[in-house]
Amino acid sequence: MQDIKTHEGALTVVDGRFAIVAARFNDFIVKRLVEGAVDTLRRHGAADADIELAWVPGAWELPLAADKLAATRRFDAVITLGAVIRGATAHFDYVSGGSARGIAAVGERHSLPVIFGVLTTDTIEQAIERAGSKAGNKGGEAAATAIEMVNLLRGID
Ligand code: INI
Repeated sequence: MQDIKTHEGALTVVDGRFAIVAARFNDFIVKRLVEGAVDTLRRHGAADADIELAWVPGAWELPLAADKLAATRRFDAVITLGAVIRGATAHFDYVSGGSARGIAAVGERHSLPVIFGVLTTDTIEQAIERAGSKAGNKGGEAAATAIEMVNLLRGID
């Protein structure tokens, strides 16, 4: 493998600007994801002035706000955060599927890392586990993914 040119993104923020879009639905969970994302960005070198945060009503609205932020070209990555928790209705599938498809499309449209940090769980307990307790903090993981992708893409350029 030593003869193969290999690209890998480091986890250090150098002149990186990040937008976070967070869904207010289930905000007791999503606030934890936002805290995890901001903490990770800061600990990897981002200044607060390099981070902007936008709140939308629910995960369904994440793609539109992410698209608007990406279109400004002010950011190197957009991090989307939300919590869709399966209830007794089919709404879960519509909201989680539409949100995921829309977020993926924004990244492709703008050729920008648009990170999917939306929890899709069966229960509130599973969401709590992923928002800073025993299964880590998926907001922090989403932020680390954003940093890695920014550096990877710069390396390829
Ligand atoms: N939005 C979420 O972010 N999480 C959910 O669990 C959820 N559920 O269960 O319905 C949810 N619904 C709201 C949706 O995202 C939109 O805000 C709403 O449909 C208005 O467009």
